[in-house]
Amino acid sequence: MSRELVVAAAQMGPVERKESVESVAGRMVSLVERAASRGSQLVVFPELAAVPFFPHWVIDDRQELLAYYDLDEPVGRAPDVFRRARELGIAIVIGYAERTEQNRLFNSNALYDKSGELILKYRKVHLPGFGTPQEAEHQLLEKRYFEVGDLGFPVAEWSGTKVGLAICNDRRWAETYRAMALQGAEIVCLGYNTPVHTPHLPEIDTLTNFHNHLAMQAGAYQNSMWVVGVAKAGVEEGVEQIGGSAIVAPSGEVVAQATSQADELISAEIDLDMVTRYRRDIFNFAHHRRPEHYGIIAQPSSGVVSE
Ligand code: CDV
Repeated sequence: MSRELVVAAAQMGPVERKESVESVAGRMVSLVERAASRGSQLVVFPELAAVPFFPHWVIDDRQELLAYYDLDEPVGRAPDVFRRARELGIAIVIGYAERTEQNRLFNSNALYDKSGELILKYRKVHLPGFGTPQEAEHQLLEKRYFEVGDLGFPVAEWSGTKVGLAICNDRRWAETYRAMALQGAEIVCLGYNTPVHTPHLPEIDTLTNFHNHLAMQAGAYQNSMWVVGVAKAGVEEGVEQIGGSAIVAPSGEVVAQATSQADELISAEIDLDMVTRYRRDIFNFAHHRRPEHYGIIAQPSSGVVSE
């Protein structure tokens, strides 16, 4: 029996500070409805989906900062999104800023099944940027506003498959996909907020879209898995972010791709047996991987010569 699923990526346009919570939730509900109308079993939202990407600026006031976080789960900020997903019988992945009961702060991603039950939570491991403000056209203060995730790269069974979650910068690191593939993940869902311009490295501005797809396509192919990558796109609080949300097959091919910088739903019918075939014939980890010969160093120097 073939194993097929319809999955959707709900790319979002900018979420500006002045936009009301209700308005953002309304946009997300509309994306859930579009996903359901295409027969999707899963819809994936971006990193920090329902709030502006606040690491792009300095926030000194603690209460102002905490307003962007949800206590443990994102359901409270956007209850209508979860209610509509339950009504339509569709699972969702949603990125959010998590505040725990102990006031620990994480950049998190969570998978809820069609009944609204939390299936899997992930806390971002690879936090880019800095802990202190820089001289730059925009900030990248993830290390100031979040702790490094403490859950590893967990994988959960869902709907006859195994799913893993990642967030934005994670997609650039080979270990992200491999850690989940070794646990049997067949789909990795991730959201991103990626500026077109990288401060202090203008030479890569023209490569931003290329690197986005290169990383996800390589991750998918080298680990024989489906990757659903979803952007928060467009100009948000003065920072221009890429779109290019994509659903990538275990072959490395992009099977669906967003074309706008706004709210846009893309979807694809994905064949999970493709994972099985690639892992059996090409990337058969048990038979061909040789980790005992890799000599991997857990924490090497950054490789920057001036360090
Ligand atoms: N939100 C992110 O993790 N963004 C990073 C940018 C800043 C490099 C990314 O990898 O896309």
